[in-house]
Amino acid sequence: MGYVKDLFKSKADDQAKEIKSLIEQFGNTKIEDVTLAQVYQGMRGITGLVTETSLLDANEGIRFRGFSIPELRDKLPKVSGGNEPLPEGLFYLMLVGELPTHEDADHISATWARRSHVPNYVFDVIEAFPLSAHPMTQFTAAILALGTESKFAKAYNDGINKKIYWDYIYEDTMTLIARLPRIAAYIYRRKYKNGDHIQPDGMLDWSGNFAHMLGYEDESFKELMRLYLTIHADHEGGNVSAHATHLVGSALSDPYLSFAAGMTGLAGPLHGLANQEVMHWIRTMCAELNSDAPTKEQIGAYIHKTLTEGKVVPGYGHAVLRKTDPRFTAQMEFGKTHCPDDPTVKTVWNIYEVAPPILEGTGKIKNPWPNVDAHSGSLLKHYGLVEEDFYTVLFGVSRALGVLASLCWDRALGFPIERPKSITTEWAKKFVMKGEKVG
Ligand code: CMX
Repeated sequence: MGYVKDLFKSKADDQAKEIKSLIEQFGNTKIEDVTLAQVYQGMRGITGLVTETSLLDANEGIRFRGFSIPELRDKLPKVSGGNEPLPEGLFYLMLVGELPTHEDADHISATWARRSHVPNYVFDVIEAFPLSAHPMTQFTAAILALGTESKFAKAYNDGINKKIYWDYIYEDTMTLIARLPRIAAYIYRRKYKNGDHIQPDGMLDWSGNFAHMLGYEDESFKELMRLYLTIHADHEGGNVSAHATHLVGSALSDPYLSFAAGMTGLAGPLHGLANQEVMHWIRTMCAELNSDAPTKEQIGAYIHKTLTEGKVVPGYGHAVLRKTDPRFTAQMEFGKTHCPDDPTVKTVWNIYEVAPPILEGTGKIKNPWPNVDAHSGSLLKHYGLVEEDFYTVLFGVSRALGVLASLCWDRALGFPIERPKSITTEWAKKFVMKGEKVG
């Protein structure tokens, strides 16, 4: 076993003991009551999952193993001469719960580089799609195709002891993450660059190599990728992509099947596809106004128009957050350093000044502040990555880090199949009227 795997296993064994004792002592402790409104309205606020890798505070934003995004930008290892954190380091942190050294991050980098070879049949599956197929559809299909290699599925078929499920889940996780940048870059170059593919450079870090395979050699774009792939990695367990991966994994579907489920959820416009929607919304606004730099008054009027038409303002609002998303702020800081005069980036900042009071004024939107997706596309566009349909694939490559680290924890802790109770409206009516449960 590699030392990271050993360390993970020993941490998970300790955690499993603690959980056992917690349940033995406090298993019957009630942590909250659930209202009928919560049951009907997307289970908002119901605590029903354990996700060890990160925790979301409505006001402060995400913390990965206790570290905020600004802390991670400061404390995680960087490439020599770089300023942005290596996602390899964040993965290590989420997996073992300790800040990595440079050597630890390099070890993960080297492991992923060694495992990054993608079998040809995966490319054949991608090639079978018409070019018009959405990149997220191609991405998900390629992940499913890669699943033919699942060590967990094979071992399960061979009949392994449940105590060692985690070992095969870990191996699949490392291989899957290692291969995602190559698959994503292949889809990008095939769809937008006439199939002119770029071979990987095994000397680069995971993000640097991804940027290289996409066709970007600019060091500041590589820095953007490191930041991007770090901040999108995890957002505790209840969001659609994390929950879907966890749920499907709980049926002992292998990590490829589980992650593909997460990605089909990420592809929804209210979740990860919002990064594409933001840029589409800005582009349409600029086209309608015939201006690359709409004024704040024009932006305000366009937001009102969007709301009147019964549409959402993409990039704003959140099911849990109630303040500006620190992932938005991190990207804003990056923009101030690298591209403060970019017209689209400036428009994003103007929207940030104008949108919150208007959204708050509706009286129904619980969080009028921007989320991660409000900013990401403008930075990508600045470097020439203008193909909006591809943006959610970038999000997906990053999200693999959190949801697959969590899947390793799920199996190491022996979490059972997930099966919450559902009710019918008839049940609800009888319960509230007579206080009686039916069926
Ligand atoms: N623009 C317009 N209306 C919005 C809105 C927005 N940005 N955000 C919320 N609302 C509306 C909801 O549609 C809902 O309307 P109805 O009562 O008519 O159904 C009402 O305000 C209350 O919603 P909420 O409780 O504030 O928000 P939810 O928890 O239901 O939804 C989210 C959260 C993110 C889906 C929603 O804010 C939204 O649709 N935002 C725009 C899409 C977006 O940016 N998604 C990305 C989120 C981050 C991510 O997952 O990547």
